[in-house]
Amino acid sequence: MSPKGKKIWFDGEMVPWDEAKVHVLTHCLHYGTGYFEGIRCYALEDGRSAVFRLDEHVRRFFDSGHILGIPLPYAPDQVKKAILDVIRVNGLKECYIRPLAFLGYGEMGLYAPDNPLHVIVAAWPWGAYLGDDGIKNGIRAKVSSYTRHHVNVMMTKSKVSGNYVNSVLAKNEVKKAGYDEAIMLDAEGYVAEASGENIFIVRQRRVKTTPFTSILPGITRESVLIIARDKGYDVLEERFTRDELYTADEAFFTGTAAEVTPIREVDNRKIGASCPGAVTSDLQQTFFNIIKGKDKKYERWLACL
Ligand code: PPE
Repeated sequence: MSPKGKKIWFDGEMVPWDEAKVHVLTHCLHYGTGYFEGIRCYALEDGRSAVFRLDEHVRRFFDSGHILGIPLPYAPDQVKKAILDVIRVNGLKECYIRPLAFLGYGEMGLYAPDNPLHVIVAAWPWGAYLGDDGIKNGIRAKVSSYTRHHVNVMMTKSKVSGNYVNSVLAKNEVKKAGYDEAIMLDAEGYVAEASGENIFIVRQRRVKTTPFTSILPGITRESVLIIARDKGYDVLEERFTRDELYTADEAFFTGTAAEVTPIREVDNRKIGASCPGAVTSDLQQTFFNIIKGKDKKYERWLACL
């Protein structure tokens, strides 16, 4: 279903949803020269709403432009304000927020340094990314035949629009084969991340995630690492192989859209007891408490409207 709201922030103006349009010769449409963010705003138990880790998302948005060499023409505070304004103007209590910067209409051809950079911020309600059953009972994943970007082929620390064709290929491949999500290996054959999530494994209560090589530096990943360390779990950022994933006691994905989603099966092999394990459930529950404003220890992660 296509999302539909009232207004979209477009180059500094609030534009009616149906009028937020671009020309078909927009550079980004042809070459993927854009970068974006994915952020969630949650309804707190006290009735207020809060954006989860707003500063970190805005920082990564700026980093993406910096890596691409096409920086944002705004100050971070202006982008933060645009995000909060979009939520308010659309009357949303809980939503997904999508800031996007993209090279616009001007010169054609790859070298178009003078094309305008447009920035939009849209927001819409978005439920469990991998389904309500998936977030509760776990999903079935498959290792894709498509390799994650080599670190000198694409800039994986930047959320560049063009990077995502790799994810779309992987996702479509495994969905057609009847699985819920695609796991991608790096150019050397180690587990990297999923099409739109980072990945964790647990064995003997030891929590492990892939290091900052070919992955997007996920903000949910970082949050879960902090939560796990605070809870006293042994936490490692270390490369692991596909068979180490198969033999894990537990596995889960993290992402803004996917939040904390248990993995119950990989390549038709059951992971642990094929249901969310104790560590996964503990971390997931803490994450859900935090985003509802029930855990005062992590209040600093919530930017209230
Ligand atoms: N890896 C990739 C490739 C990725 O796209 C995401 C987010 C993550 C890891 C997790 O990062 P973070 O959201 O900061 O924890 N994927 C976004 C796009 C989903 C979409 O289909 O669009 C998201 O979750 O917002």
